[in-house]
Amino acid sequence: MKIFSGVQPTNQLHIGNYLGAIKQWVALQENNECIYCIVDLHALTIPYDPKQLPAKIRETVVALIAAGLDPEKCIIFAQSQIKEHAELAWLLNTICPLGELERMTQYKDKSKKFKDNINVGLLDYPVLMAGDILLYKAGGVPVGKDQEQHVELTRTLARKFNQKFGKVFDEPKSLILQEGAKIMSLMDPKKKMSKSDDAKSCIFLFDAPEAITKKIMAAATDSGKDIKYNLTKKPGISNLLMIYSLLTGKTTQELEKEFAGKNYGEFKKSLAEVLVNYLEPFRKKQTEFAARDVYVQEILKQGATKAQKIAETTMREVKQKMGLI
Ligand code: AQP
Repeated sequence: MKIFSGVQPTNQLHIGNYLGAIKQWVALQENNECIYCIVDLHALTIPYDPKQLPAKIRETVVALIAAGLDPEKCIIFAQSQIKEHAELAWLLNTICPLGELERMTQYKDKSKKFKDNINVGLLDYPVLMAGDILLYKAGGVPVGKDQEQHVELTRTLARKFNQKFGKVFDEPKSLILQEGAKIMSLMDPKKKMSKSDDAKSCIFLFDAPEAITKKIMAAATDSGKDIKYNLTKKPGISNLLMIYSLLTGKTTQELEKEFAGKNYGEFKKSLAEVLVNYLEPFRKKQTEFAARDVYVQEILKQGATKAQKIAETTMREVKQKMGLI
């Protein structure tokens, strides 16, 4: 199957990005044609520093490699280098009803979070994302739960395009994990963990052991003192139990038994240890690849060359169908 997914170079990757999406990317690269994109055009929709963006793009590539992507097995490139993304987004804009965009959860959340910067790009984000996916005619899109609505819109736009102009696209499916699809913030377990939030709410993949321990020990918990998985009554401890379970392969029921009679502090201490050990190889690889900037730039260059070929072919087809050639 052809796979496409993207990540914004907005900040360091956190365990939510990893457990919800990147872990799947790594597994899928073994037996599929995978195209992974640093979606820098999407990242422009929230406040950012142009001087820092190039470094952030390269840091994101390093993070993906440290997390297990192999540039020999998948295409890794930066979205802005392939102009067809913006071109297809514009064409899809002309068939996308405005109402579909106004009801998107991410748009509503980010308009609240960045009140002084509610730009058209923020509203149009899902159409650009639809363009990203359809440009490569991907069949599967491994994402976290928060992106499900956008993949659904991509399916709608593919269907509309085919009906209006003739068949070009298949409808892609979102690949969402049963567990880990929505890791919650450590400070507010009712909100998803998000890299543009306070650093205390996220465990970043390359956090130092002391930082991991400090953040986990300070993570919000719930009233009562039992280590029990109950999303409605105990969202804080349930989120921590889910992270523990995903990193160790133990079920949440097994963990409840293991920690019966223990207090939150003991459980958190154990989780911090699990995290520190799990992320140790990530930290090592990150240090190694951060020092190899020429190699990282070469990955982006080669990735863009491969992506360009596919993108051009699709755009030719799209333009022909739309009467533009
Ligand atoms: N908390 C999460 N749990 C599970 N999966 C998550 N993803 C994001 N947050 C969680 C998935 O990670 C992939 C890459 O995310 P992104 O860079 O496209 O941005 P995002 O979804 O907007 O994630 P963030 O961390 O909240 O970034 P900012 O703060 O920059 O907006 C996606 O597949 C996403 O579903």
